[in-house]
Amino acid sequence: MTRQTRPGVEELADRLDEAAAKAAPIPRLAAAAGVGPAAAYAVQEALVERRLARGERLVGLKMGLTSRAKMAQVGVDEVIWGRLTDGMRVDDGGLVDLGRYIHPRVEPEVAFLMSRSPEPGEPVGDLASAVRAVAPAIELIDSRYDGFSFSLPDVIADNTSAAGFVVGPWRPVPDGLDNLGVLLEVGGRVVQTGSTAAILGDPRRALDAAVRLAGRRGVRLREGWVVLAGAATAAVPLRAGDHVRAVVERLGTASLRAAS
Ligand code: OOG
Ligand code: MG
Repeated sequence: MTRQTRPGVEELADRLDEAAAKAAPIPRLAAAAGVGPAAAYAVQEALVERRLARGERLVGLKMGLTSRAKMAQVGVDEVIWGRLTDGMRVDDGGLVDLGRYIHPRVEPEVAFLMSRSPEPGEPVGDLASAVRAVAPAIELIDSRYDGFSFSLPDVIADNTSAAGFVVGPWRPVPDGLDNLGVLLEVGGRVVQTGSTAAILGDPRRALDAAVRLAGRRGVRLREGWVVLAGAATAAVPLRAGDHVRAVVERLGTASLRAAS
């Protein structure tokens, strides 16, 4: 009797990379491959390595599932992180080509700009001194799995659905970041409302989690990197012709348009 060999890290990364490149969804893969969260981060690394090999650069990290609204929407309740590259960056107010994505969604976020590389285990209070600026942001997520449905290891392997991000104007970090109103508008209509308090009680905790969780995999935040704290509200589908704005009280707005 021959035993079927399970696909390894590199093969799983290839499948996810191809799904993104072709904008064609694939079935969930972690359970059949016997991949748990730790191995899933190895797949994520190999997946992003393919982008880097094509000339993209790492420009930061994104935190995911840092709010109840997001956990409930996708049915996974653990904080996760992924990698951001320059190839995912969309200019503020920029145009997005929907043909490049499978079933894109947008969500309002808060972005941090690092002024230095924090020490692993540095307390949150000290982390404030590692941040140069803060900005409203929009994350464009696009699960590579059928039906935007996944387990915890699946979404980790898929670089936590990272597909694109817009950062609005940077500004110095205001005194309180923990209770700012957040709106997501599509075509001038408010489609989601929330508060930065939804992000682990304070978006700065997401930064703390980024340092800790990425540090476990040997990844240290660097000066000039962007960290997305995770969406404060559920994500909404991005459709042709949509004009999307994320508005964060005291921070301002970030926007994008989907080509029609
Ligand atoms: C996973 C990524 C979650 C966030 O901000 O919570 C995320 C997903 O929803 O597909 O980016
Ligand atoms: Mg997000």
